Formats: sequence, C-alpha cells, structure tokens
Amino acid sequence: MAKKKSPRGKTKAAARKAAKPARRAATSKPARRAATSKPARRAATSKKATKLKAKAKPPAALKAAPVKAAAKNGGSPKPTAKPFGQAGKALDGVKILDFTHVQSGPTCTQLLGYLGADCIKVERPGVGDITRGQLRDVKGADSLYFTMLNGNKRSITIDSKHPKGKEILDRLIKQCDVLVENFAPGALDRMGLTWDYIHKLNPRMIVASVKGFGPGPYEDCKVYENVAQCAGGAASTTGFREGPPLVTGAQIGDSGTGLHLALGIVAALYQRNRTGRGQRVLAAMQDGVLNLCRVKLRDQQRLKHGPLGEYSQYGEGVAFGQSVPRAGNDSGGGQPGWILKCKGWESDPDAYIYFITQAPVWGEICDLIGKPEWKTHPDFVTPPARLPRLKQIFNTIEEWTKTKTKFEVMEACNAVDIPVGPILSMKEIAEEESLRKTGTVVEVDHPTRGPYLTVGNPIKLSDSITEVKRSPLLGEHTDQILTKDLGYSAKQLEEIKASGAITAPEKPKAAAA
Ligand code: CAO
Repeated sequence: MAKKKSPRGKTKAAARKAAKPARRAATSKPARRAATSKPARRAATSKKATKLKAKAKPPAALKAAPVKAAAKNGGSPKPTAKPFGQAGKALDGVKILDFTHVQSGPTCTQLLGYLGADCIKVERPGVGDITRGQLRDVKGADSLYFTMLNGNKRSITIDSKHPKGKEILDRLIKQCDVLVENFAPGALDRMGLTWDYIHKLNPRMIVASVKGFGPGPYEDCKVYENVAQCAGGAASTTGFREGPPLVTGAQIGDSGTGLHLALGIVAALYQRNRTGRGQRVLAAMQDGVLNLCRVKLRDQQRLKHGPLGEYSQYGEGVAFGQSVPRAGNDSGGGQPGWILKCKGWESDPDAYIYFITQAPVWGEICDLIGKPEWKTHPDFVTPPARLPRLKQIFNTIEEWTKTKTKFEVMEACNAVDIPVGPILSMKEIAEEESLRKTGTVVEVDHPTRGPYLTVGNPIKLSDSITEVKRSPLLGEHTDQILTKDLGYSAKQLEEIKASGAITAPEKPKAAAA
C-alpha cells in the first residue's frame, strides 16, 4: 500500500522525523529559530540531558501535541482531522511547578489544570497547604477549602529548604514550563529560588506570582482576600450609603487575581513560542480588584462633571461628596436596576429578584406592572425623566413582584425580554440541574472524604473538554514524580526518603516508662 503523503509531499513518518521536539512547540519562524538556538541545542545534546532522558519521560514542554510543521498558515499546523473535543486539551504538554497555597494561587493552577496542564503541587512535608486542615467539616479528611481549589493536580512533598529538597526542585525547574507561587513577598527568594537562579537553570521557565500589592509602599505586605477588596476600591463602593464599607462574597481578591494570573501565564506561554524564553508574570491583588472595579474609577472621573444621575441618591436629593459613594443595589450601568421583594420574602431571605428597567422594554414593563399610562406620561416616558424618580418606579414595580415568586417574575419578564435575575441561594445553585449538565457544578469522589461538589471549569472550550479530577492527598504523587518524571532510581528514592527532604520531621517519641 502506498504511504500516505503529507501536504508538503513528505511521507507522514518522514515529516515526523523531521519535526524536532522543540520545533513542535514553536509556531513561527523566529520561535523555531529560538528553539534551535545554540543553548537549546547544547542542552538537548549534553550527556547529562541524554542520561536524564533515558531514565525519565521526555520533558513535558517538549511533548507538546504533535504539530505538523507547515510553512503555510503562518507556521500553524494543518487543522487536525480529529473530531472536536478529541484532539487533546488546550494546555496539553505544559508542566506547572505549583508552589501555590491558600486560595489565589491555587485558583490559577486549578484552572490551568482544567485546561490540560500537568500541575505538580509542591507542599511542605507533613503539613501541606494550610487549607487542607482549615474549615474542616469531615474529621481527618482534607477540607472543602482545599479540595475545591486543588483538583486536577498532583502532590509532591518537598522541604524546599533541605539541600536534597533543593536538588529535587532544581530538577523540577529544568523540566517545568511555569513556576506559580503566591508566597509572602521574599519567601521564594529566601528559598534560594530567585528569578536569576531559575532563569539560569531554565531560560524557558515562566515565573508567575500573586502578591498583595505591586511595587510601591505596600509591596512587602502580606495580603488576604478582604485586604485586597478594601485596597482595590471594592469595599468603599459596596454597601449602602448610610452603612459602613462592605466586602463581597465573591472572592474577587483571591480567585479574581488567580484568574488574572492564569491569563498572564497563557500569554507568556504564547510569547515564549516566539522568543524562546520565559518571563516573570505578576498579578497584584490590589490591581486585580481595581481592574474589576474599573466602572467605579469611571464614575470617580464623571463626578467632576456633576452628580451621578443613575445612583438613587441623585433622585433622593442627597448631595455627592468627593468620592464615588456606595450605591446599594443600583445597577452601576446605564440601565437602572434594583433588588425587589418577591412572594415569600417575609420568611425566605432569598425571595428577591434583580429588576432592570432597560429603556427599550420600558413599554413592556409598564404593561406588566399595570401602569400603561407611564408609557406616555412626561415624568416617565424618557430615561432622563425617570432618573429622579427611580425610587418611586422601583417601589411600584415591587408591588407587582411581591405578588409572584422570583421564578414567576422571571418567566413573565423573560417572555417580553425584560432582563431580571432571581437571587439564587447556594442551595438552589448546588441543586440546579442545568449547571450540573454543563459541568459548571461537578460531583467528584474522594478517597477519605467521599463525594463532594466543586465548581468545574467556568470557561468552556469546544475543542478542550474539561475533565474534573479530585484533589490529591498530601504527597500522593511524591514517589511517582521522583521516579517517573525525574528519573530517580529506587535506590536513590530510598536515600531521599532517609534524608528527610520529603518526609515530615519525626516527632520526638515519648520517653519509655
Ligand atoms: N518547604 C519549606 N518551607 C516552605 C515550604 C516548603 N515546601 N512551603 C512554604 N514554606 C515556607 C516559606 O518559605 C515561608 O518561610 P519563610 O517566611 O521563613 O521564608 C513560610 O513557609 C511561610 O510562607 P508565607 O509567608 O507565604 O505564608 P504565611 O502563611 O505566613 O502567609 C499569606 C500567607 C497568604 C498571607 C502570604 O503567603 C501572602 O501574602 N501571599 C501573597 C498574597 C496572596 O496570595 N494572598 C492570598 C492568600 S489566599 O487567601
């Protein structure tokens, strides 16, 4: 049988042979040049590298999904013939050295894991990520705090300050594509893992960090979620005017910054395809929160030009101060909205709906709430005319919503295209079938705690289907990573174990009676 020819005339086998591993990852000419540069060639041909290769699996970075190098399409491979969803994962072949803990960093690496990256979570022997034991609901089992932020990862315990531990980390650094960390400022350097050190060891390594603040007066501060919410402008603009600043339940400081970092990492991986080198990625929590509060900085500047008409305090005749005020449940956008009571509100704390008086459907709103005269009345007919009367308008709409459940309001409004949102409790969300069907809420099994719910990948890719896997037990993959990934022999593994680099220090035994 005749061998199948590739589009460039070569046989498939010949094309495969020609495609050098480093070139596979590259997508453009300069990237190919960088990947086959002197240092890259030296690394690939050195005796040490050959020895390591013989013992261990090839570095994941070099294992990227096969790319049939093609000059056409700007160096992109020929579109695969595989059905969508069966051509691997978006980040297949990307190996992450995951030094994260608590929430912000783990959010980032879990997401990268959902997208197909191989995340190796490094934890302190005997202790692990502090969240394993925080907010524990099942005695002796990893907490939901930990399990819901560390799916799709492998766990290795390493004392990063132990000489042997450092040697293991060096090997990991040489093999991984990205190091992600969210230690307190300076902690990584104190481990000896400075940018210069890492970059010298592996010039392709991307070093990604979450810190509380960027460079400046607060750069050395430790930061938790609510500190970031306050410093990033969220708290001063959340809550009711007459009350104190308020933090929100959405973890915009931690999880929000983790998402920002993940985007930075993916962009750095993309740039590395061209440049062949890694870079540092920093996502400061204050910056991340401010980015999400961008509309409030917008309003701060608008204040110079007069009162903010869509804030209900305008209609109430309350003067504006120097800064953007807390706006309660005002929509914050160009379409006024408010939270309104629904049937059952007296006993159900979540019997409410968010109602938006979108201008294009004003007529439909008037008909629905039994105020058809407002469609033509000069006080209500235009959006600017309505602004000073928002309170009266929402009180009137509420008289109608109070006669219906939040789901009945939603049904009636959706039928005529009025945007509304039921206030869903966490119980309702956990039980919502459509979220289960889309994989946004997933149940996974766990060997010590049993099944638990987690949030799957909120970002859906049609050709990279997320498979949510349970979080690892502490050190579950230590032996596997040391032998299979790093190529240590069984004898060396025993030596490492005896050295104390991967095991918890022995507790002093009670004196014999
Ligand atoms: N082996 C040996 N030592 C280890 C280790 C390992 N595998 N893993 C961590 N450590 C050590 C660190 O080296 C550090 O030691 P030194 O300070 O003595 O050098 C120590 O553990 C503690 O690290 P830390 O200071 O990061 O942890 P913390 O609990 O004191 O602070 C936090 C936690 C979150 C406030 C801090 O890490 C921080 O500000 N991070 C940046 C911002 C951030 O991500 N905040 C979000 C938190 S999520 O809600």
